[in-house]
Amino acid sequence: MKKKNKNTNHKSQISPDVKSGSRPKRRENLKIVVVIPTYNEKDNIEDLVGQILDLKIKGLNIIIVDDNSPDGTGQIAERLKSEIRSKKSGINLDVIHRKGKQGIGTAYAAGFKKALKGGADYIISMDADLSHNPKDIPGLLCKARQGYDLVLGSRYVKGGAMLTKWNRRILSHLANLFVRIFLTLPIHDCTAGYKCYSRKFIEFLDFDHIDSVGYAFQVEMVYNVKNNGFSYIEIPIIFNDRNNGGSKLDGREITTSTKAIFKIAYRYKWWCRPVKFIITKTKNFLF
Ligand SMILES: Nc1nc2c(ncn2[C@@H]2O[C@H](COP(=O)(O)OP(=O)(O)OP(=O)(O)O)[C@@H](O)[C@H]2O)c(=O)[nH]1
Ligand SMILES: [Mg+2]
Repeated sequence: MKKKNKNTNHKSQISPDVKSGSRPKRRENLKIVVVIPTYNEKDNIEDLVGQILDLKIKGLNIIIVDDNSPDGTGQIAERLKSEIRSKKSGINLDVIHRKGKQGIGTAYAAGFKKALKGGADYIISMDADLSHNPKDIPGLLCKARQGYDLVLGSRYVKGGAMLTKWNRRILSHLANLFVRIFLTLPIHDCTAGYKCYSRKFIEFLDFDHIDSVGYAFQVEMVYNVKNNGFSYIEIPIIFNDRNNGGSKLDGREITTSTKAIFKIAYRYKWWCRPVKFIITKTKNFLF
């Protein structure tokens, strides 16, 4: 993390606006951008986009980041883009086409950068497989408008749930436990993907210094929010199993993400200092 935090409330969990009870200035024409990474989501993407549009949220736009999905998701996204444009509803759907599968983390980074360039005030991240219910978007936005830099759709706070197969639930619980202990994060759902970020936080990030290519990206974002004194809140969501298509979370992704978590700890955690010291001394001695 190169840039200095512009947030005056460095160590606080709640931004000054939220803490004092005063609301941030209300602006008309706020721009909300929903970023959706896709890889082989042909049976989900149209339904998801339709459900988002049905919410009729003013100022809402969508960016799909597709990694040249072999099942043609990218082409479906292009068709949806033209259909939405022809309706002249004021809603924009943009598609970023990347050459091949490059990981969910870099897909989000690409989408977030584009959203910033386009003037987004709030950026929402969500999966394409309908595990995240679009009906939760107004709830996320409501808290974001109260001044929270991260509103996290959480499966593990009161009222939240994960309605998936038992093995997926165990994996998620283990991953969360590992991250919470290892990175000492007091957040219940560190691996959640359904989030709303403030422009202030996304602008603060230096994407060149985000290490996680894959699923650990979610953890790295939460870590950056907490570690840099940005405000956050968890709100309950119900996470459903995907109905169509297959998961991309395989053994390789789990190994890569675990390594990325170790890398975050190595970079930021005080108890890694002795390890760093030994490695540096050994390197100096050998080379
Ligand atoms: N662009 C892009 N999108 C990806 C990539 N990997 C996963 N995704 C998308 O990221 C979202 C989450 O992936 P999922 O496979 O649903 O992973 P998950 O939700 O953790 O796992 P399940 O609960 O098993 O579905 C989906 O919209 C995927 O299509 C990738 O490498 N590139
Ligand atoms: Mg999923």
